[in-house]
Amino acid sequence: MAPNIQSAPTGVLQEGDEEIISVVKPSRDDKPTPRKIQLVWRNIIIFAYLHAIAVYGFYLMLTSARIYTSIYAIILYQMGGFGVTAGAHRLWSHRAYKAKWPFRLFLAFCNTLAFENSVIEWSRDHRVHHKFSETDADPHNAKRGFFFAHMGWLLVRKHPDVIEQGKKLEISDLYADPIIRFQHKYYMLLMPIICFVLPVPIPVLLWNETWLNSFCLNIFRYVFTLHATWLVNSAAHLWGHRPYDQFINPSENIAVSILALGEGWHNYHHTFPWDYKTSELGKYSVNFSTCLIDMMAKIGLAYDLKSVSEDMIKKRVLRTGDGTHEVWGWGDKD
Ligand code: ST9
Ligand code: ZN
Ligand code: ZN
Repeated sequence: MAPNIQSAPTGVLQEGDEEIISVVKPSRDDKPTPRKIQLVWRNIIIFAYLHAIAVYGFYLMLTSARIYTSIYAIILYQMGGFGVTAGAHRLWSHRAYKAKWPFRLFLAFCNTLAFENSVIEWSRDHRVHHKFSETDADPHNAKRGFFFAHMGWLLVRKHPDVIEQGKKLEISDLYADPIIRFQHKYYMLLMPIICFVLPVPIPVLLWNETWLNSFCLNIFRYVFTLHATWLVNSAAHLWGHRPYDQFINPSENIAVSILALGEGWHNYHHTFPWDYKTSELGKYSVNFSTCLIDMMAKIGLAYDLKSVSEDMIKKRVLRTGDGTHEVWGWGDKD
């Protein structure tokens, strides 16, 4: 059944769509349509194995792995994270800035290291998520509870509305980029090599780590990156303040921002999705992805960075915020 809501004109939500977006949002008290779920046992079994190895990897990290292997795992988590935040999310899904091909290639590599599906698939799902947030057409509709929004949605067949609405989206801009078109076409070859095969021998060859430690810590870093990402859909759609728009679920969540490299300022992001920072400037310190894009802009590899004027933010805060904005809270309304 198609959701009874208006559509923004294209897949990419831009400045000016702000009003449409706030109109299409369902009430925070709406309940999801009850429906029978179809479990996908292949995914349930794979994720169960991955989690068992990841827990063991964490144990090995605390007990027998070399410190270099742990540092290496953290670096891979950051790199994979950037491939999702600065790459799939801010660059490709939202077109919040533009990037020259060397940076796009780096981001596509990092994105493949994170194995969260190809950028094209990820971005299509993400555009449906923004456009039909908290409805049946939202792939990880948070109205269906924490677990569904977090990882449950990857363990069941998609709601038909997700696919129906997703097919109507304009995604030709994604296919127009040869780098992510290549990643999409060869994903089932590139992903296993970059995410699982390449990372493991490096600690063994460079600092004599054991194969077991190296393998298990790599799985741990992969699963850790997944949970950091998933928390944006679950925790940051359920808990936290809503200083920009109290009528939507997405919230400002500092814990998620720390883990997700600056992506937990989700009330701001859903209110102003075209801002390359996905947050206001004051949140800069907990936003490594913004630091990366700014650095790339300094050396000319990123450009046309889109942002939101202070005046526009202020007006919105006073009109729809929940009063928790540090600068323009309820006090300013009187
Ligand atoms: C993963 C992704 O983890 C995580 C994304 C999180 C997003 C977070 C966003 C938050 C903001 C950013 C924060 C970043 C923070 C990062 C921090 C990092 C430190 N529109 O899919 P199928 C079509 S992935 C249009 O099989 P089923 C599709 O093309 C983890 N069409 O559906 C196909 O068409 P055709 C690893 C769509 O059967 C048909 O429908 N990956 C759409 O229901 C069937 O598609 C996995 O675990 C759409 N939106 O299966 C894999 N969607 O037949 C998981 C689909 O013509 N996926 N279509 O080819 C699957 O196994 C399956 O998709 C499924 C659903 C079982 C979940
Ligand atoms: Zn987004
Ligand atoms: Zn969201």
